[in-house]
Amino acid sequence: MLVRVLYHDHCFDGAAAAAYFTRFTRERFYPGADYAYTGMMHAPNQSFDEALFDGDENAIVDFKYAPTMKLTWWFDHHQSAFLSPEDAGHHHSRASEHHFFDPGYRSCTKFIADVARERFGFLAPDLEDLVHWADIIDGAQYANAKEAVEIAMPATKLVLVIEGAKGSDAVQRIIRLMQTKRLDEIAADPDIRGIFEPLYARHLSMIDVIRERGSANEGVVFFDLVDLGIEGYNKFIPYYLHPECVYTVSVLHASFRTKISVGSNPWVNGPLTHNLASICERYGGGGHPRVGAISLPKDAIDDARRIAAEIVRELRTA
Ligand SMILES: [Mn+2]
Repeated sequence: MLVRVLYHDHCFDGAAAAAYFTRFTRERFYPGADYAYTGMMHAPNQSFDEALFDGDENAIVDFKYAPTMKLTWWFDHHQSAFLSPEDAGHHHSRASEHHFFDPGYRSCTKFIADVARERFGFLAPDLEDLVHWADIIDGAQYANAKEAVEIAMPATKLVLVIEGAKGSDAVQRIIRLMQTKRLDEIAADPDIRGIFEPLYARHLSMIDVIRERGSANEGVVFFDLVDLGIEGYNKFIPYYLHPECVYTVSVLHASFRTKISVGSNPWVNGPLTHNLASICERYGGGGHPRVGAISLPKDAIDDARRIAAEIVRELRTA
């Protein structure tokens, strides 16, 4: 028997959610099953290919809803969980007892852990640290920018590997290790360390790049990394460099998309003036109230720069 798990790729919470889901359902529903993982990335005009759902049971964790009867399990906490009103209608009309959505959760991992405990009586005390860190990382609850940017702890080392590794192999190796190993054991794994070292060197150089390119005005940091062709950067670097700023807007040009990222400073007190998911939804993107993104086709660089400039203007007039 095969359980196929689609998870949010290159995201610590996505990996931790896949690991927790596996422990929970293997122990409660599918003992002896094989689990296979498919990393999902947000893409422009995304729809789900039915061929993705090739398991005897199919699950999506930490990623948007797929309107297919093959989807047995679904857990998500993103405000933008439905691609269309039709998808939301499909979800509501199907009313599956194994589909769970709560945008009030900071992490999908904590959401799965709570549902597994409350509805199914499942406990995994050895994974409490994993749940704790998924909630800190996905909820941007680090104590300060230094903790998030200086990468001294096992959890933040794994964030760097998960977000920066090419392809999905390293992430899926971590998903399998997370089911039984502590985070410090995983970070010390020789294969994981081998991936970490060059990414860490690049992380240090990204701090310099963002220091040089970032323009901070009226509470908004903006930078354009299109020419670097990088997949991403540690999203707390702008607030490490500009602690007084509230928002960051950036443009990236990565392997399969042009991406506008819109984030907020988690160490600024008080409510924000804007819902960033709602701003991004206007341009076909999405996310959470405090962090959002818009993915455009790879050749849409001019559009991406225009949209980024509009969002910068909107946030600066806050
Ligand atoms: Mn998440």
